[in-house]
Amino acid sequence: MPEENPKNETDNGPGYEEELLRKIAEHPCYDKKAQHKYGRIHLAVAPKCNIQCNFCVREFDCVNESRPGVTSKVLTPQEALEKTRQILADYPFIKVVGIAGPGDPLANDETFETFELIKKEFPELTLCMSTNGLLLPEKLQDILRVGVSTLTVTVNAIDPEIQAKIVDHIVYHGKVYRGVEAAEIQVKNQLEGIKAAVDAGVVVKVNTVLTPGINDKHVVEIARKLNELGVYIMNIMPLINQGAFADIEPPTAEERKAAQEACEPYVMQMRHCRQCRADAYGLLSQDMSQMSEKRRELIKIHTKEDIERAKEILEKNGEEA
Ligand code: CLF
Ligand code: SF4
Repeated sequence: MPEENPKNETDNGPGYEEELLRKIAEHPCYDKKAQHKYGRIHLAVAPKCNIQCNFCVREFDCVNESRPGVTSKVLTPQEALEKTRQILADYPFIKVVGIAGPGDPLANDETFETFELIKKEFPELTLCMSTNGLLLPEKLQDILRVGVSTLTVTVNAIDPEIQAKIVDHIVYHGKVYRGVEAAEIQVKNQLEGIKAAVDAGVVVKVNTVLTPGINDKHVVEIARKLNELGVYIMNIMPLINQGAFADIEPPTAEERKAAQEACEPYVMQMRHCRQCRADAYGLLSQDMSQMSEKRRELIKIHTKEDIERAKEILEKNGEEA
């Protein structure tokens, strides 16, 4: 398939096909200009996780993509489809459907069932997923089959010695691995999986949780590797200390900024992440899952009025609305 799937580039993707460029331009996480115009809906259909990160308290949403200390209500694929229907009818500025937990999407078959249902009914939407990458090589064909075009992989270290300090254990093909052995498997799968996804034309973002004293001196090495792999954008997120890392001081805003600046020459940096919930929806800056009914109504009315106005103008100009 390589001739159908252009080589990835790290400079806003001039190698991408038109359809993919449109999806990037309408993706609030991948294009900072899109964040004020377009929204995303997260479907919390994936409760299980196959690893244990040291900063994760498993009753809550996956911290590699979400805000720690938050629990999302898990939906079935059918419930997720219905929720998408309702929300899109009221808020058509939502262009991206993401699955980001509350656990690891690849460790839950419901992720693929949900994407299949969504793709069938809303083929124009961008399907987005966030994973810890352990199962990426073996699940990539499923990811492509259901039509995911933007994929986030959390890479907190590419050196297994460092990764071993971040993840307590992994469960891989029914067996528990710990320490450097676990880290070697995960890092290998993440990097192989990212390479294969990029080669298959998926636009890959990498999240890195900046953890002082653990991976803060290592992030540039990660960024260099991401450049080699053709990753589109990197999102350096601050550690929020909990679980086994409760005593680690999170990075300051300046430390995070310095890390982003040091990585920027190698891979574009995302600086507008909101560490949203696994059930967030709306604009990144306005999570409507947390709004009062009244505020949601106001946005709904506003959106509908805008659409009516746009229709009127088009009709006046003699065009099809
Ligand atoms: Fe969701 Fe993530 Fe897709 Fe965006 S979020 S799966 S890429 S649609 Fe975005 Fe939220 Fe930050 Fe994630 S602001 S936590 S980066
Ligand atoms: Fe928690 Fe996410 Fe790590 Fe799984 S991958 S342990 S859900 S932070």
